[in-house]
Amino acid sequence: MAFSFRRKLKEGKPLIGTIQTLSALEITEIFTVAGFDWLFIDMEHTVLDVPAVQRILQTAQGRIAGIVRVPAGEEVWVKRVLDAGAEGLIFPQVNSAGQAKKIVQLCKYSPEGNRGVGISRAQGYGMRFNEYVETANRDTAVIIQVEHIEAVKNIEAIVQVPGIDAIFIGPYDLSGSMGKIGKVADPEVQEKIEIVLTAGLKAGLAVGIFTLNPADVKRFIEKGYTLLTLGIDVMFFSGAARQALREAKDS
Ligand code: 3PY
Ligand code: MG
Repeated sequence: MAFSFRRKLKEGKPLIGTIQTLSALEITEIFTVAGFDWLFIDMEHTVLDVPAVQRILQTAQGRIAGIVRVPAGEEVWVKRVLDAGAEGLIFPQVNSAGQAKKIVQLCKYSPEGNRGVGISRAQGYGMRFNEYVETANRDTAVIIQVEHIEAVKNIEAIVQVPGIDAIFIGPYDLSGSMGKIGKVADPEVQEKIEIVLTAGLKAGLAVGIFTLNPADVKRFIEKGYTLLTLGIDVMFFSGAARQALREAKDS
């Protein structure tokens, strides 16, 4: 990896990405041409499987950073998706420092961790094995999601876990865990989000957040967020389709 996504994260310049949930590789290309900095490939809430994710990563390679949200912080996902060539992983629902430590261990080769050693696409099918294992710990981004009220309670310990590169706030799940599902603008939900942002920045981590609203992005950057995620493929499409039909019927 010439200049890895992890290094860009560490530089602290805002990176604006978007979410791919469908397997069509044209979607990867559309987001690339549109100019997004990174691609949030979602395995948590979609039917995307490892082969589909590998195809997306192949299409993205060298054009847009391919970062995958795995369904859970479990070894079976980490090994397969990193070996498929993901430049970083996003872990949903990380609620404690212990969970975060386990995730870092799974993502780092020894001696920093205990990532399984395989020969697959990431290792150039064996031809770039040495180069990959020597640089993977340095170049692979480990991003954990803080998206539950338990995680907010434990945030001071979570941000101290070595090896985490970014905290990504999930406003929707956080609102759900507070009995306010979908009410992401609720003042109490916003107050918890601020607590996480402040703790993350204080610990020197990149902090990210998801929004559907383009107008939020500038405001988030001004607050110190550097890992932005704007929109989801299906909602760009469904929103435009519905709007076009409405306009056609109203004209
Ligand atoms: C959430 O809002 O819960 C998310 O995970 C957004 O990515
Ligand atoms: Mg979530």
